[in-house]
Amino acid sequence: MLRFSTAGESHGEALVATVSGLPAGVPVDQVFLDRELWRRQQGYGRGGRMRIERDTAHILSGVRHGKTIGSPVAMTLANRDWKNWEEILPVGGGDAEKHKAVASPRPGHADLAGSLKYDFKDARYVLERASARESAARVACGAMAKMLLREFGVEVGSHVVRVGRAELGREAQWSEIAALAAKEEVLLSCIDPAAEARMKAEVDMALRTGDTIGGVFEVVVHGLPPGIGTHVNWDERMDGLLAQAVMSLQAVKAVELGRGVTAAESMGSAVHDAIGYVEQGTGDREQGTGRDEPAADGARRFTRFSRERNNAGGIEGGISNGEDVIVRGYLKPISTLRRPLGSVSFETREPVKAAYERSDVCVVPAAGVAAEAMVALTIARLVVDKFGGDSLREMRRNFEGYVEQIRAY
Ligand code: EPS
Repeated sequence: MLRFSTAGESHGEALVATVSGLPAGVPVDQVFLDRELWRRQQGYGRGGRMRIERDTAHILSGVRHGKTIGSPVAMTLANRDWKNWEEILPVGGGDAEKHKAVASPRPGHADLAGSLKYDFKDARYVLERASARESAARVACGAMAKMLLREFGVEVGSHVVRVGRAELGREAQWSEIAALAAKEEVLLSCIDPAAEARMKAEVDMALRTGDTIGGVFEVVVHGLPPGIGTHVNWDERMDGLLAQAVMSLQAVKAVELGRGVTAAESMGSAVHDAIGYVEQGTGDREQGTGRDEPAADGARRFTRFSRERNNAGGIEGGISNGEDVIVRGYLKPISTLRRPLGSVSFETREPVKAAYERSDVCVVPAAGVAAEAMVALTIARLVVDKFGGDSLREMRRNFEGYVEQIRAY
């Protein structure tokens, strides 16, 4: 089973990430890994912290001579900001005078619920781990999952479809999403420049007014064969696993698969994706599965069954149907406000303004990159469940046998 975990506090020495269950022989590309971390740091509306950090994953184990060796992959990501926090947040007792307590909890943050739960009078210990800094470690793990998936021609990307009231308002092609990931300058990761300008205006308004703003990102999985995940057990359904994975990201408050939200207000005939079939010899269905071959659109790479649209978001009955898997995450506005809401002092119980610390104003593009990681890890786990082997070669054999079977279906 493919598993991962993270440790580390936002202003501690480093984040730690481990991934186990990867087969041996997966090529590991450090440049790609660090590029993924860079992508998560970008976006218009991020705070001062991103000018301090320059995230890179230091691989300690599980990779030798550029390939996985089947043992757990352990990585550390240094926090550059640690040098400013060593005395504020020491591992040892330290000097009490230097501590910077967070004395009034921020509405919307984990501060109060976490302090009650863990019996702290200082929300610092809660926010350090609740912080979305942790998602950098997830992105490192997700990059490992992406490196496995691309061996099977499966790619994962994301783009932003809404910031505040500004929305993209049209469907994105896979090629447009893939092109975004190659950009050297990231504004709001929107495929449409006019919509992106409207999104930027929303962020500017939040910046001007000391407020924050949320939005919606969309993650797309391209090139996944039909038959990944299953309907037979509730905890193995791909839809449920993806929802949990994306919902677990900081500030995500709703997850949508395909057109799940508008489906609830539509008639069945407008929602479900009619099935067609292309006869032998027509179309581009005979394409291979090697990593160097471009994936054809949707399921056509694997089967002659076709769809004219993809409202289902590539999943029916908890199983991939071969179309692009589409997952949207709805992000609430960041809870640290420059013009804080009312709160209560832990010490005196008097009404005070909530604590303010340097923070971000908009993180929708960054959250999209973190969600790519969560989606890649979830899909990779299901791919390993289905085709798993100890080596990439063994896994590839299982994969190709299955692809042959569904092509001949
Ligand atoms: C965060 C507060 C800010 C963000 C941080 C999440 O950090 P700081 O308190 O150091 O300014 O920048 O996000 C990251 C550090 C990151 O890497 O994404 C919070 O309170 O959640």
